[in-house]
Amino acid sequence: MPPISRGFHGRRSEVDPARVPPGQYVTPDFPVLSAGPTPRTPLDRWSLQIDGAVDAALRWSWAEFRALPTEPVTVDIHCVTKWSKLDTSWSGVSLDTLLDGVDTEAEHVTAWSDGGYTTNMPLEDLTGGRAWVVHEYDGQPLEPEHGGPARLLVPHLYFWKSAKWLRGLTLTIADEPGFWEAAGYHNYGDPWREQRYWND
Ligand SMILES: Nc1nc2c(c(=O)[nH]1)N[C@H]1C(S)=C(S)[C@@H](COP(=O)(O)O)O[C@H]1N2
Ligand SMILES: [Mo]
Repeated sequence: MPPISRGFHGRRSEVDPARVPPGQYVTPDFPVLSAGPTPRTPLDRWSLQIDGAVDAALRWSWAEFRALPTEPVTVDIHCVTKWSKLDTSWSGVSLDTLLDGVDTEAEHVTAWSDGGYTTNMPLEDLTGGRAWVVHEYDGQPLEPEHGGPARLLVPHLYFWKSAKWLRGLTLTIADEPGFWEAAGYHNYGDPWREQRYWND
C-alpha cells in the first residue's frame, strides 16, 4: 500500500497565510464576475469624469487620460465570493494624480460605470497611494471582460469596489450605497475584517 500523503508537493505553490484574509482561498485563476453584459464603448466616445461636490468637474478623453503619468501596481485582490489572487500586476493612473488640485467638502465617492454599475466608498480610501484607474493587466491592454478599457482598482477593499468600465467618480456629501451595497453587501468591505454583508 502506498503511504498516505501528508501534504501537497505538486502543483500547489506555497502561499504565505499572512497574505490571505479570513475565509478566503487563493486561486491562480482570474474569474470574471459581472452583474450584466460587458459594455463596449469605443475609445473615441470614452471619457473619465470627476464630478459632484466640486467647483468645476474634471474630464479626460482617452487620449488625455493616456497622457497622464502611469505607474505599475502589483497587489493582492480579494473577492467577496471568497477567491483571492496574489501578486496581480496592473498599470494605471494613481487617484492621487487624478484628484490633485480637486477642492471638495465631500467625504464620499460613488464610482460609476458604463452599464450602470455603481459602488461607494470614502473619498479618503482613494488617496494615499491606495487606488488607481488601471488600463493594463499583465502588460496587456485590459480585456473588456475584466473592465477594459479602464477600471478602478482599490485592492484594500473587497474587489466589488473596483468598478469595471469606469467612467466617473461622483464626490458626494452624503454616503450613497452603490449597486451591491444597496443589495446587502457591506457598506465598507474590508476583507481583513471580513466585512462581507450588512451585519458583518
Ligand atoms: N461595472 C462593474 N464593475 C464590477 C462588477 C460588475 O458587475 N460591474 N463586479 C464587481 C465584482 S463583484 C468583482 S469580484 C470584480 C470582478 O472583476 P473581474 O471580473 O475582473 O474578476 O469586479 C467588480 N466590478
Ligand atoms: Mo465580487
